[in-house]
Amino acid sequence: MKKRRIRNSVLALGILTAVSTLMFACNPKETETGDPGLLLGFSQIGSESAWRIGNTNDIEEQAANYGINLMFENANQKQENQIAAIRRFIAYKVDVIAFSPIVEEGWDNVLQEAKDAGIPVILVDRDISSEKEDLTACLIGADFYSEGVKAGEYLIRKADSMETEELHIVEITGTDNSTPMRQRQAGFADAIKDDERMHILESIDGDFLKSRGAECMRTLLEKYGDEIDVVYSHNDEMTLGALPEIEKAGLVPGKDIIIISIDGGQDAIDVLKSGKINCVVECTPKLGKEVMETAIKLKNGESVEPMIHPEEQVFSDEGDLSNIAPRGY
Ligand code: GZL
Repeated sequence: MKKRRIRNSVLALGILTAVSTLMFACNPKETETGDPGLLLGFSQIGSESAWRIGNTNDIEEQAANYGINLMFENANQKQENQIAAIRRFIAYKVDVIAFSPIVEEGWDNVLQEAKDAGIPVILVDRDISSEKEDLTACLIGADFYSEGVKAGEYLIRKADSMETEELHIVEITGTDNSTPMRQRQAGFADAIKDDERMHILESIDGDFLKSRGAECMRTLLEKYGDEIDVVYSHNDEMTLGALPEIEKAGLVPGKDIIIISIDGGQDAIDVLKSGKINCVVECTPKLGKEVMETAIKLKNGESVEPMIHPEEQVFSDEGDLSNIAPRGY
């Protein structure tokens, strides 16, 4: 019997009763085979980027592969929606909760409620910042600091190949106070800090959004014009928003301005191959397999690794780009 994916939009608790009744009625736990499945509540940040959509698709596909009953909620970029979703998962007595926290702060109360309810919590993709210990079981997601370092190390190699005296850098950052924003910024800054050629002119918050990436690039071009030698963008979406603004200013991205991006979605890889992006640091959204295997271990009371980082690579104009496999996001 095909496992039904239970997609649950954001509902008031009062409506939950009706929905819960409905879900219990079709809850795959009571399937014809009688196999008690695992019920996983997942709160996703939103749909802000190709990366996020790819992550959602992978979570749903892997839940189906593992026969896990998925209660999925899209928070539409709002922390309060994630907190409400987690409270609904607690009320529904799911076996495991997983979520990708949009920002690092503000989770103590709801995660304490999950802990008090005896429901283990998996952090997916992003981390939280808390004084409290043991509010979550583990983090499954990229090493964002390393991604920033890889971006910085690429730029140093690029400067060497150009034999340039100095490079003026503008940085378009992801969502303020999010783990990827904080760590990609820190890793990049640390990688270039001893290289006197490197000068960061300004960092500006693009919120991981394509539209904001375009706005940020317009602002930076109006302020610095052709003084800009490098754009370091925390995700492909913002990069793809910025490129047309560079061209409108009469500059050639990838040649007049070095473009460094993170995520590695198909659109950015295609632009990398065209020469308008110089470097794409991979950040895989395909975390679903690890999430499902970890959820099963937690339900069975087994111990889990506190941190699971996927392997990630760098695609750039230094190498052969012809054999990059289809990205799938
Ligand atoms: C990174 C993820 C970031 C992506 C963006 O793991 O949290 O959020 O880099 C996405 O594309 O919006």
